[in-house]
Amino acid sequence: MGILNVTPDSFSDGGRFDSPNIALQQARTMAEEGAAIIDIGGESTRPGADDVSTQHELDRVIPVIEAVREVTDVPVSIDTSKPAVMREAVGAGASMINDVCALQVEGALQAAADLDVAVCLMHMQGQPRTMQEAPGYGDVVVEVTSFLKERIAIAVAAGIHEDKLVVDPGFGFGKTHEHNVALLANLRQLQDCGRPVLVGVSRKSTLGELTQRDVHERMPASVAAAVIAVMGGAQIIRAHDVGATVDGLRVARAVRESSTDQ
Ligand code: 9MG
Repeated sequence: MGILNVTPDSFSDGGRFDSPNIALQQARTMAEEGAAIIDIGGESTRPGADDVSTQHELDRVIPVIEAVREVTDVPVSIDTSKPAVMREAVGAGASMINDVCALQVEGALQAAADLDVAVCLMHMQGQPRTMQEAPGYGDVVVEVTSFLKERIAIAVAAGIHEDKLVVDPGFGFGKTHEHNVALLANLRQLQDCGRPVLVGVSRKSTLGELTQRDVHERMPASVAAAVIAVMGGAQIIRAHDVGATVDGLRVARAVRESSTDQ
C-alpha cells in the first residue's frame, strides 16, 4: 500500500504532494513500482496535527482520487475517519476505507456498511493530538488484539461483511518505542483476529530512535521492519518507498513460502 498524503503537514512528506498534478505523478510512480493499493489521505494523523474540516479534506482528496482513477487501475484507499469523506471518496472511485479510528466516529460504521468496501480497522490509544503524551498498557499485544477483535464484532453487528475487514496494530498511535517493538516482535498473535493484518511502520519515529536517523534517512530501516512484519504474518504493508519495499517483500515472501514452520 503506497502512501499518498495530500496534506501540507504530514510527518515525513507534508506539502510534497498537495498539488493534484504532483500527487498524480507520485501515484503513477507508486503504481509502476508495484503498489497494490494507493492510500490517499487529506488529514495528517501525526501527533499534534491540526484538525481539518470535512470540506477542506474533501477538497484535497476528491480531485486526486478522480485523477488517480483515470491513470491507473491500482485500487485506491481513502485514509479518513470522517463518514462524509468515506462516502464521497468511494463515490469518486475509492474501493477501501483506511480508518485510524476503527469506525468509532459517529456515522462511520453506517457509512462503511452502506458502502460495502474493504475497511482497515486500526488500533489507537487516545487521540492523534495527545496520543503520545503517556501511552500505557498492561500487555500491549494482548490489549491491541482484544480491541481489534471487539471492533470486528461491532463492525459485523453493524452490517459490515467480515471478509471486507483488515486489522492494523497502529504503530506509533498511542505507543512508546518499546510498545512498537513488542508489537512487531509478536505480530503473529494478531492472527487471532482471523483477518489479514496491515502494518504501517514506514519512516516512523521508532525507526528513528533505533537507528538515530532523520525521517528522510529511514528507508533501509523501514524496509527491514516491513520484512519483519511480513515474516510475522502481515499481508499488507503501508509504505512511502514503494520500490524498495516491494523488493524487500519479494525476498520475505519467497522465504516465508519456503518455510516449514508457518
Ligand atoms: C494513516 N496512517 C498513518 N499511519 C498508519 C498506519 O500505521 N496504519 C494505517 N492503517 N494508517 C495509517
